[in-house]
Amino acid sequence: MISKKMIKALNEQIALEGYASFLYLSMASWCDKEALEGCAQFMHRQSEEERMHMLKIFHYLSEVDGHALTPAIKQPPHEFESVRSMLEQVYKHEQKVTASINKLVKLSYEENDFTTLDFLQWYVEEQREEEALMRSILDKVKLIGDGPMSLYYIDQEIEKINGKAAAEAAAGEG
Ligand code: OFO
Repeated sequence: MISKKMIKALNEQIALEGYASFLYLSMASWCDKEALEGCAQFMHRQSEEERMHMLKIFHYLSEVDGHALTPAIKQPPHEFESVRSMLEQVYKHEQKVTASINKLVKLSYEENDFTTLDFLQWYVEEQREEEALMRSILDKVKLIGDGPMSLYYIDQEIEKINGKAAAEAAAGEG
C-alpha cells in the first residue's frame, strides 16, 4: 500500500510538472511574439509533454488508491531577455525536475515501495533524455551566438529538432 508520505511527494511532483507545462507555454507565446516560429513550436511541444508527465502521475495515484490533487500553478514569467537565456532557464528547470525525481526514487527505497520505484524508472530515463537534448541545443546556441543576426539560424536548428521529433512520433517512438 502506498504511504501518505509518498502520496504527498507525488502530488508535489504533479505541481512541478504542471508548472513546467505552464512555464514552457509562456515561453512558446514569447517566441511567437518574437517571430521565432521554430522555437515556439518546440516550446509548445515541451509544454504538452510536461502536461503528459503530470497526468501520468495523476493516473498512477488513482491506480494505487492515492488521491491526485490538482495543483495551484504560480504565474510563470512572460518576458525573457533572449533566446539563450530562455533556453538556459529550461535547462535549469529540467535539472530541478531531475533532482526532484531522484528524491522520489530515494523515498521509494526508504518506504520499500517497489511499485512506485518501478513507476519512476520512466521518469529517470525521460529526464536523462531531456537534459541531454537541452544541453545539445545550448551547445549549438553557444556556437552560433545569440545576436540578432543569429536568431534566424537558431530558429532553423530548432525547426530541425521539431522535424525529427515529429518523424519519431509518427514512427511511434516519441
Ligand atoms: Fe517533466 O520535466 Fe521535463 O521532462
